[in-house]
Amino acid sequence: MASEEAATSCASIPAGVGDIGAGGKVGGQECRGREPSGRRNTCHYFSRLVSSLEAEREREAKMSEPVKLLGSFGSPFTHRAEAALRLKGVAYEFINEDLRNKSELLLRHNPVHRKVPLLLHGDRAIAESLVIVEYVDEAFDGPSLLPSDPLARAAARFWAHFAVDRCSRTLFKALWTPDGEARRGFVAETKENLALMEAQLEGKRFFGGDEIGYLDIIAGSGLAWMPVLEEVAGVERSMIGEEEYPALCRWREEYMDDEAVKACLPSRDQIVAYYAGMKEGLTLMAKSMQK
Ligand SMILES: N[C@@H](CCC(=O)N[C@@H](CS)C(=O)NCC(=O)O)C(=O)O
Repeated sequence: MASEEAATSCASIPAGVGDIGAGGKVGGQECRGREPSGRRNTCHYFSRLVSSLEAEREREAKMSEPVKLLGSFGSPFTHRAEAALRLKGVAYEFINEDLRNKSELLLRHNPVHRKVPLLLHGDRAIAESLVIVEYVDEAFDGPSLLPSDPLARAAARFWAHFAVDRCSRTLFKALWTPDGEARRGFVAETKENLALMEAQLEGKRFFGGDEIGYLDIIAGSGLAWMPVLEEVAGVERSMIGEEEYPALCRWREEYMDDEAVKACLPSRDQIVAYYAGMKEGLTLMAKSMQK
């Protein structure tokens, strides 16, 4: 009874414990933010504690709900989602989508983009690889993928967007545009972008520090199979040479050598098979991106 009273009767606790703002009502009693003694009352403290415990319980219950990943083997976007799940230690079922004959499940849950990857967690659907990686990081226990410091988080997101919007787009055009002046421009731009990414690795094993994190997954998905894509595209001189980008090349090897990453990385032969059949389409797509 005594503890029940303490929880409902606005008993006081020393200032500085909890973050108590304006007054409110708990257990039918009026509560004020501060008592005349200068000691803060506990109303908000307890209601906050109760809500955060409830939220944590809810999060734990959700965490154990089944996870399904709709993806396509060979897709770098799918790799991002899968690598995040594996690095966090989340058990999931992989459903390989036939992208020429998309499933009803994919179309129903990703009506906007109709693309993979798509994550199904209980009755929730999450689309877009960057969004999925962040969701997985927040919804499940396990090593954090994004740094906890706000500035470092912002930097990781900044470079992830750079990798996606600038690096990947230009690299795509450099890979699939036939030789000529236009292609030389894309190659030069790709190299500038790679130099900027190389600088981000200075003094670090991974972009995230000592461990693989958010930016490693986002950048790794494209750069990991870049040499194989160059092979399929018939590029004579690799754009990502070891002499020019020693840190990026070393990082790529270490990224691909990680057990969790390795488990969801397609083999060279699978990448070749996936892209070789699409070469013509990719060339047309690169052409349309130049307009
Ligand atoms: N921005 C999306 C891109 C996803 C994407 O392009 N997925 C491709 C597979 S690699 C896809 O589903 N293509 C099917 C289509 O375009 O119809 C992401 O980051 O998840």
